[in-house]
Amino acid sequence: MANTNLKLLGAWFSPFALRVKIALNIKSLEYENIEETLYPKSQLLVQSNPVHKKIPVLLHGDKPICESTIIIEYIDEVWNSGPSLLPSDAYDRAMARFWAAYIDDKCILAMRKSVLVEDKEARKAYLEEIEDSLVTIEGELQKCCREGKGYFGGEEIGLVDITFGSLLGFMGMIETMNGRKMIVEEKHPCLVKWADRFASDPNVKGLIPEPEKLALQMKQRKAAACNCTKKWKSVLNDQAFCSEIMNNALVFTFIFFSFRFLGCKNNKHFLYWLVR
Ligand SMILES: N[C@@H](CCC(=O)N[C@@H](CS)C(=O)NCC(=O)O)C(=O)O
Repeated sequence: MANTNLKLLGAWFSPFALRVKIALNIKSLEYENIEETLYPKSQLLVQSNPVHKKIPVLLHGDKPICESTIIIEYIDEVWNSGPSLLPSDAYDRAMARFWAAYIDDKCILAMRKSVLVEDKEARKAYLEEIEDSLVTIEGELQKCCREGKGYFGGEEIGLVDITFGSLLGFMGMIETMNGRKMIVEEKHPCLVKWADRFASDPNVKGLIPEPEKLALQMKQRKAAACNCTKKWKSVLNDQAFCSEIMNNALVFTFIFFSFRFLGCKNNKHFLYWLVR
């Protein structure tokens, strides 16, 4: 492994962090893995990704790079010897970016919604959306198979494989949660074979989290979010507390306007009286 000054802010459950780990492995790059809990977010994460405050962030020396697919492209450009993650041909590169964006925009969005929504009918609609996108992805993979390629990227794992393959754990979690297989031989023969090949690649093996472990973690996160909402609801349902706040607000407004009426010309005088 090449000795580099690389640190990855990620988390075991994050498919986006997994993308970066796979890309670093393919390039045989050594890195320090910094496990983020996200709740709360570390100071280092907030400083390194002040816009989105999300993982993954790759720190190259003291330079942070954010957004998983952008990080993959950065890795490919900086360490350009060894296996390429993006095609050398400009058109093929554009196509790879197109499919990576499709996976992020269509697939992940529907997957996220299917996990978060409580309504059964709405969830069913999102599961169907996922299945539609899987059929589209299968169609693209079949073109590669017909050309004798094992991966979207050709003979080796590339950007599209990493982008989609990072979702296999999450997909398994959705299957576990709904008791319904999503990637199936009858509809997605190429994807089934591709998924086995991808997961057993030495650069990927052991990195895809267990669906059951992800499902448990998701349950805990939902329960924590639910408890937080319940706490706020109980605060707002506490009539004594709310009426006390309302009374204080009324008293404050009354004093403020009385002062203005009695000749306190600006807010500074009022504030002075208040803190005196
Ligand atoms: N588009 C981003 C998505 C990253 C993302 O959603 N990360 C999640 C963890 S899996 C996160 O940091 N969530 C924290 C938050 O939303 O506040 C990428 O590709 O890197």
